[in-house]
Amino acid sequence: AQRSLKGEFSERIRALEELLTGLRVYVEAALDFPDEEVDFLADRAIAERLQSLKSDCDQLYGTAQQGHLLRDGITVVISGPPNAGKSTLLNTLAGDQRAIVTEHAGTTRDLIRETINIQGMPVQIIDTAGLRDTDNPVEQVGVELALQAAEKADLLIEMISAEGIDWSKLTSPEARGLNFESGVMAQAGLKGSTTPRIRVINKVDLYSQQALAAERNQDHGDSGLDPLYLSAKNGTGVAELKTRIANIAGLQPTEQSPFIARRRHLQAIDQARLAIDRGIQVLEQQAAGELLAEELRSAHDALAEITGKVTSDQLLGEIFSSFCIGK
Ligand SMILES: Nc1nc2c(ncn2[C@@H]2O[C@H](COP(=O)(O)OP(=O)(O)OP(=O)(O)O)[C@@H](O)[C@H]2O)c(=O)[nH]1
Ligand SMILES: [Mg+2]
Repeated sequence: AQRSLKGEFSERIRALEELLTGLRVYVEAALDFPDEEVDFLADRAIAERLQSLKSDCDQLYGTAQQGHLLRDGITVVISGPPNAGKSTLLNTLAGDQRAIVTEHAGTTRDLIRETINIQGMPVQIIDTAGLRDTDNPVEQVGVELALQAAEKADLLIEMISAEGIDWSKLTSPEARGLNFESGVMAQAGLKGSTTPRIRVINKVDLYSQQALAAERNQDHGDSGLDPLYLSAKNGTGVAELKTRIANIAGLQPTEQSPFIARRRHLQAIDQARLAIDRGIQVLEQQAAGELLAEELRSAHDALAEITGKVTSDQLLGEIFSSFCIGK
């Protein structure tokens, strides 16, 4: 069963807030009452508490991220020239005849969406029009939609067809990469985008087993090519494609069911852990207590966005009471 925000997740956030409050009380007090002679910046206890806070925060982030993936999933866009087999792949993944497939280049014009399940994660697959320059106004609109979808994707499948490529002429990794980098995709600026991508060479069923084996053994150097050999038609490579999608998304097989976290919660935890990280830096490198206090405050504010609490007043109260008790 999946645990809700009300349960263990908010419990863990609260625990983090408590640790953070304790630390802030200590740091703020040391800054406000210098005559207490607490040389707190040299105090190893602070560094240790910071480290343990950081690792708690990292752990929570990891768990929440898994929950976010399982709840909201990712969007994968299939991009490539016409006739590469994009619609065939969508149909194979969907296990259904969702998109029209013909031997004519330029068949698909609309975006065709289908959500599939990969290791428990919902993955929206979008099939798009083949990218090419065209005079046909309907196809032009299709290409425009395809490019917009690709820009918004979490992950791109860049597909080309093995058909008509003379691999024996392409001996260097660079030359082989050109198969992907030439054409409309490069012109459209997708080449420069940082969206993660899986490069797929489709229709490998047209090759003999030997040719395919030789092809797989090619050294792709550090070209980042490492293409996936696929037959959208007969299913070869589809399992590996799903595994790669799950890996790139960052999905981790776990026994535990993760928390169901919303995107904004995930962002808040991320902000908190980055602030704590910076706090550790300013303490270690500059021994700057004021800056540390500031970072702890932003970490606290970030967590407060999840719990919805106003924390500054609370904190002041705690500082006051802990000093009264201490005297
Ligand atoms: N042999 C073989 N043929 C394939 C494979 N995948 C697709 N085809 C064929 O290639 C042709 C084009 O396939 P589509 O899936 O329509 O290609 P597309 O990329 O969607 O094309 P557009 O919509 O025009 O951009 C069809 O005749 C398919 O049957 C494959 O893995 N092997
Ligand atoms: Mg198509």
